[in-house]
Amino acid sequence: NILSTESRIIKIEEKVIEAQHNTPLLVLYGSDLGTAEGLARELADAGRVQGFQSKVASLNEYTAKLPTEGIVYIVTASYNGLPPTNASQFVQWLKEEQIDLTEVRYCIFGCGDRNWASTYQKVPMLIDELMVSKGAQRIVPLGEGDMNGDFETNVEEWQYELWPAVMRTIGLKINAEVNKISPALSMEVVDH
Ligand code: FMN
Repeated sequence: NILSTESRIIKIEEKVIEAQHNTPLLVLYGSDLGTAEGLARELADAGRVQGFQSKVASLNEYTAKLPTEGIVYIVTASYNGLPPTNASQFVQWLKEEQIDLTEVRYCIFGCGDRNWASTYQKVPMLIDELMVSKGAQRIVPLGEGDMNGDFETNVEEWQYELWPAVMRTIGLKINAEVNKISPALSMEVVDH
């Protein structure tokens, strides 16, 4: 009985090690009032639960510096069709002709509002289009949050698609067990 308990503990440890793969996840935001930045931080936290080494920064901080290792998430707002202040340099850079992003793997979520009907999601759509035109690999289609609709549901539904696709891209399965962290792990050692 002691032996079987030990082997079960070893199994659990293996699972934790496998879950902690430490793939870099860089979450970049374009945000004036904090919505996109807040979501960026939530996604980084969710990434840590999935075993990533997450980091959060503004888009401008990574102008001409997009990493070719790991995964990049982008979360950005639009202001009258223009980028938030901390994303404007990045967008300007992305429009340059000679950029090669073939090694970059990314996903993008736009924080928008349908009240701005003619420029709804303009900046995330532009970034997405430019990234693809420079050869970057888009993992899931652009996610769209509408502040005039059910923003939280938009975010949640995008994540259902996001995580399994991202984990597949790096060759791992989504860890539903680790998703629930300690309660699920401690439940495993209970004898039946
Ligand atoms: N959303 C859009 O989709 N397109 C726009 O052109 C647009 N323009 C906006 C202009 C103003 C002055 C304001 C206040 C909001 C606008 N929005 C637009 C909505 C914001 O992008 C949305 O509320 C976003 O969540 C704000 O993100 P932030 O808090 O990270 O800055």
